[in-house]
Amino acid sequence: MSAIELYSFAACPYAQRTHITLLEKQLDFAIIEIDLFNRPDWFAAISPYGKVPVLRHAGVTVHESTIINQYLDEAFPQPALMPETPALRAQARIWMDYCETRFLPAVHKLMSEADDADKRIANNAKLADVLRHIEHEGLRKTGAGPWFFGPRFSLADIQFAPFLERFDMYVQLAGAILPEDCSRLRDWMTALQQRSSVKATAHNIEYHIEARRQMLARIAIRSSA
Ligand SMILES: N[C@@H](CCC(=O)N[C@@H](CS)C(=O)NCC(=O)O)C(=O)O
Repeated sequence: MSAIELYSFAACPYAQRTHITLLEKQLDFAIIEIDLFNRPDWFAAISPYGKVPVLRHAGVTVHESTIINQYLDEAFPQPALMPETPALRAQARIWMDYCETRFLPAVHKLMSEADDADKRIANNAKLADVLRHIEHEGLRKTGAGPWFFGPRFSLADIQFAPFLERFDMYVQLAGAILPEDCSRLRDWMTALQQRSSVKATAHNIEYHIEARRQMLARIAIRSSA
């Protein structure tokens, strides 16, 4: 048995965040795949919300990807995945929170209402506003890149990476737009795609579209049962 266990689901972007973090830390770990539509009975005992990812290490069980990743950064300090100063660490946490509370809700609304033409226009406008905010209030103020906090790759990069990887799917299925003036964001996305830890966990657009199709089909079966 490995000293670190990641309870995961292959297509889950949140579990991917933790997978990237484990690779960045160059740790030995085991991935235990959970079928989210047929969870083993024991899973409830380690996952209070019934979700992946969950991490187990040295008698500690942690859930929620943002918290797991911060746990890993503290438990295994090298290489550090948070900026150097308390002020910059606070900034990193603010942008990680922005991902959860602004960026992801805009993405989820766009995707879940993609078939409604009127809502799609408004939802795309909202997502474009969020992307411009990341560009002008975040990326352009933190430095020249390539990462969110300049030369140092951090948990803020990891927070967004799996969702930016899926951006082509948002374009294809819901007409998402990356605004013209988001050049630093575009460069950041390219740098993320080339990062070896991100690459090692990445899938192509066909995989993401098929995973989404299967997930929606299984949700439909579950709710009609
Ligand atoms: N806020 C959580 C979200 C995790 C999440 O939504 N995971 C999904 C899979 S991608 C899940 O386990 N869903 C199962 C369910 O909601 O029943 C995190 O950051 O870890």
